[in-house]
Amino acid sequence: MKALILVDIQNDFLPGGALAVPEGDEVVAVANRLMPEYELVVATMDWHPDDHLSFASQHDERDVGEFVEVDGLQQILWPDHCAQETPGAEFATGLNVEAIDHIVQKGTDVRIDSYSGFFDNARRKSTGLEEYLRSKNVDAVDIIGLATDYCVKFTALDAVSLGFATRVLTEGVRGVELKPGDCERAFEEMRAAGVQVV
Ligand code: VGL
Ligand code: ZN
Repeated sequence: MKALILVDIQNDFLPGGALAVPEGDEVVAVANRLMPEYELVVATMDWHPDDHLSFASQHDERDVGEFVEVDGLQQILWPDHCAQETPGAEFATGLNVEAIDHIVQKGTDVRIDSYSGFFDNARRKSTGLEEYLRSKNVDAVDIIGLATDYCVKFTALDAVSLGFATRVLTEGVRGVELKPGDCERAFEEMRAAGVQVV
């Protein structure tokens, strides 16, 4: 069975949000159109405690975009975003949430980020997404959402490494592009790992 995975289609990643992805709002209509075509729709949510260590605000004299080390792991610093129970963390306005079968929250541990919907960035803990998909006999996943060069990329790389036939649907993804070319490099990395970029 094939599932559709919606990655982090949340208000803070849309234009006007705390960590706005350019044209991020355009994926909402794509998601709404595609969801009825799948038997199973899973959505991930970036779901941080308000003192999450990926926030520049939690580090003295550090700016957004700088790197820090937390527990031996490099962490890029972001603006405060997707704090649990805030409007910015809610699914994007206009997203047809009724069509979502299962929600996976990630980035809930204050000390470690989780770009992938499957594991934290050190791959120490599972979010439960793999176990859920296997319980539903899913063997293939199509992925859309935000952002191409972070959470979409790492979710797709984990999906393919876990043995799921994995496709990323480019019409339904948009990227942050901190550096120009980040999205194209992300697509290349995904293709090299065996993800079908379509
Ligand atoms: C994301 C940066 C920080 C994403 C989440 O959803 O791509 N990016 N947290
Ligand atoms: Zn985040």
